[in-house]
Amino acid sequence: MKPISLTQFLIEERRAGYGNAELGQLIEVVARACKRISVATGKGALGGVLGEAGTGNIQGEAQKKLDVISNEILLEANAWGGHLAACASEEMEHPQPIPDAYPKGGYLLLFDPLDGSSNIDVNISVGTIFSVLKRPEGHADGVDTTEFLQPGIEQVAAGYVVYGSCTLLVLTIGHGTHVFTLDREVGSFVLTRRDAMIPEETSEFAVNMSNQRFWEAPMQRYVGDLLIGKEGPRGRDFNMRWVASMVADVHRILTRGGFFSYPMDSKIKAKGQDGKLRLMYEANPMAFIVEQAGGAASTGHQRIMEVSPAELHQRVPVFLGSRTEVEAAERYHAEA
Ligand code: P6P
Repeated sequence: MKPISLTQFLIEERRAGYGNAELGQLIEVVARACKRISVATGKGALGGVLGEAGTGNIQGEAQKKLDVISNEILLEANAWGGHLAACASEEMEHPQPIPDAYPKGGYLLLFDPLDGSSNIDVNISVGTIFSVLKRPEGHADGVDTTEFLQPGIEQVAAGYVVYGSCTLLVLTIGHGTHVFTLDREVGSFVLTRRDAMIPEETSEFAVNMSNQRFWEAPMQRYVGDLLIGKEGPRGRDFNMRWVASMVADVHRILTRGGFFSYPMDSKIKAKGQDGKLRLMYEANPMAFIVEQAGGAASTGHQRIMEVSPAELHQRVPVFLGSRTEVEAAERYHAEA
């Protein structure tokens, strides 16, 4: 079968009534920037890009050199095209408006430029996560942070690029979830899986078990029953995976099913936070991708994409993946 490029896919989606030229341009610019990030991460020690940058971000985390490099690549790539008004990033306290030298477009782009960056120095897959919102009508000239504070159901596109043994772009524009593989010889993303679907059932869960003693009671009970296995209420044994790189864990789930959780715990509560993962540029885009692939994404109490954001960098508990397992986890929380 003739390979279908990302460009052709987006044009054919437009012909079918999904997306538009400006959104398509935005997605292609982000994909092209991620090709550059893939090259930078692929150089490792040879590129002098490993280790700490010597700076910190709004999250109070020490930045890796590649966090800063990836953020700059995405900002520079999106500055001149006229397709968006501003970018918001995990690495920046405030959104960065498009420079006045260039026209502003109708979209807002949010991203975690390099998620899982603690894994870079040990050569475990990391990734870029992005989310696209429409700029609200009636906005002022200058871009205001409140324009970004829209629930996940308002996303018009979301995706991630996982920099693993191969570089994959996973994308939804609200009409299924699709996987593109980077053809390094040609330099383009090629459609390799249309309409990915997450199996409804799974026997594989992903959670950082070292936090178990800090979890709330419903999570303790839910995971406790998974660990009892077939002798317990679940009636079957479960397997566990934890890469500590959300993009890698979610991609495994998109590919073969599974359940992922980063729940609330007493350590997180002690910091005055509402979760570990960020709503706007981690949980929401992953939730859109997973739901479009037939999965579910919940805070344990409500659909992630229905959370009304109050702050740009707010955090939420995350339960996502195979639908029946997310529903099982929600039942344990509902019974609490
Ligand atoms: P922990 C990476 O820092 C990240 O934001 C996600 O990619 C990942 O799922 C999680 O944090 C890992 O957290 O506490 O296991 O290191």
